[in-house]
Amino acid sequence: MDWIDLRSDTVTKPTQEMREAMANAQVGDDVYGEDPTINKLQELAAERLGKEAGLFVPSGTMGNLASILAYCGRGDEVILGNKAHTFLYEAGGISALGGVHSCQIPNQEDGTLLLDDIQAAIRSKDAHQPISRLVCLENTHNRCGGVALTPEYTRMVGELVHSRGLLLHLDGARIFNAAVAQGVTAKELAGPADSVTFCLSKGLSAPVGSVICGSTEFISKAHRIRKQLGGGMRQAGILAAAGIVALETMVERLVEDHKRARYLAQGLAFLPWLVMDPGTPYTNMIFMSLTGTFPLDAKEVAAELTKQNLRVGVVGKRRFRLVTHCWIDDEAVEKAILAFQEVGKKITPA
Ligand code: TLP
Repeated sequence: MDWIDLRSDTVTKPTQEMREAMANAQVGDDVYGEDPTINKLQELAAERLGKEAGLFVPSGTMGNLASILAYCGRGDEVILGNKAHTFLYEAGGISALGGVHSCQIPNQEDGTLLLDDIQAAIRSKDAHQPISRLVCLENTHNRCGGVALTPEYTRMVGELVHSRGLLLHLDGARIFNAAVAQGVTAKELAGPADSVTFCLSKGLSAPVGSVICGSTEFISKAHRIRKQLGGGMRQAGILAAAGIVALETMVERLVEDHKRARYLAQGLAFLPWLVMDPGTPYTNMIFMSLTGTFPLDAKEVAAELTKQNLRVGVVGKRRFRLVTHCWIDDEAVEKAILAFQEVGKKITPA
């Protein structure tokens, strides 16, 4: 069955070019640092992000975890947003595995953390308190609607954080979406951060993997932690080969996903039983809710949509997230709008 899958951009499958590169990849033992394809990907990623070195990891979750553990010891504190992916959706790994304490401050609707809130969250040198080590930002910000943080804002946070002797990590799972949406480079967005994790297996469509980028010293610490976490992957050049194709061919086209997200949102906005979030979509994500009077909840609507081969993300009792990606073409957008219309007609016949 040909699904139209809007649940996430994580559902993307490798392109034909990626499959060919994977089949032909030169490989070696990466735990010995001998996989030429992984080495090439890491260098390319570091160059694109403007950092000294890169480290290939199996997932964005491991990228954020290894980065935070490279900066923070047990009882140290990381300051992050209360809607940060690392806080909400990474299974509490930083505390479960690293004993890292988290201090959550409110994410504003535009994905930012207020500078005053960051300032206030930094602990004084007092034996009662954990030691503040790190601030984390997320760009694009998933739970804030896929909104992109600007280079100026990131620079201001970087300056504040560094002036207080802390470090800045960026969860840039979708940093290339943030870059193309603003017409800036990923390097500009990552510049103020000491480290960044970005994902190859979301909008860039590679099957597996993320890359952490930062200083050579930081990457060598993260490398050791990756080993501790069981993320040393041996002949994983087969995966990195797809990652290289992702970086070389899939970045510029992300604007198409953003354009299609806008068409999709415009089409759905006509349905009186759906309320679009203000500003949605900023990049490739649409967030919207059911009106209070619509008789079905989000799960029930999603079940109706699956009968028409459409999968959507349910992110609350009456709330949806729809994500566009390279496997969603214009025809899929039209079919998705029609499928929603059909549900409306079935439930509230004219
Ligand atoms: N996000 C997934 C789900 O976990 C929610 C999605 O479908 O969007 N940072 C951000 C900002 C992310 O959105 C994600 C994945 C990750 C990190 C983790 O990446 P993976 O899934 O590779 O561990």
